[in-house]
Amino acid sequence: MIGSALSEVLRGMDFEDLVNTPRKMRILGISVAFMLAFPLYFQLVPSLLDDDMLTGGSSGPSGDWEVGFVETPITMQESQVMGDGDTHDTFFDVISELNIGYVELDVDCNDNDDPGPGFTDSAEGSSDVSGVEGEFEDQTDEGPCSGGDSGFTLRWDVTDNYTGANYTAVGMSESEIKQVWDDGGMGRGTWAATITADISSPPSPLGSIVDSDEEYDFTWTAMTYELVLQPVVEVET
Ligand SMILES: [Ca+2]
Ligand SMILES: [Ca+2]
Repeated sequence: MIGSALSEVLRGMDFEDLVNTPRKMRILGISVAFMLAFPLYFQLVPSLLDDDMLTGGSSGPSGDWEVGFVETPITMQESQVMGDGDTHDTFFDVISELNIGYVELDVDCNDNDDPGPGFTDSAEGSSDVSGVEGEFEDQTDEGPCSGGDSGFTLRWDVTDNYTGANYTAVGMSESEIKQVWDDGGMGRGTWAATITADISSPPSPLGSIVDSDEEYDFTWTAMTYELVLQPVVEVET
């Protein structure tokens, strides 16, 4: 291509006329240099863009990054008063355009119906993840209604190993980091669990029931996040 362009220019010209003064020789030399340089430039630059920037492939510029997570929870809360052996089905529909870090169900209860120590009510639950996109395993757990962060919590990572904690990524490209923090579109759908109440009541001399029920709080959370990447700038000291 370069050769044919050059011969195109030279065709019909008297080569002697082109180079018969030092100035003309210099101009010709510069012209030829540009004719060679521009095609090389335009061949080279797109390939650099392709590799490093346009496709964002794994060969992108590597370096150190401060990786942070801006979290936005999607939550659903409900409460249910249950007697001994009663069950409650709870459902959580999750739709999100953002990546989901994890989904959890927190079951809380605080049994203060008994006059003395002991006879604490409790909760047990088992999940049903059959309505959720992705490979999640069902979980079961149980816990006492002793107040505070009692009861139990079921939790699933939707993005593998998600904690939401900031860290420094060393020697990675932006696209490699984004591949790590990606939920793959999983975790959408209907999360479900069945909770069973276990009510414990002290014996009453009068035959009446001292503690017959408990109020259980169910809190579902899907923690969505957006990545914040900042290149680490080395400061020479
Ligand atoms: Ca009790
Ligand atoms: Ca109770």
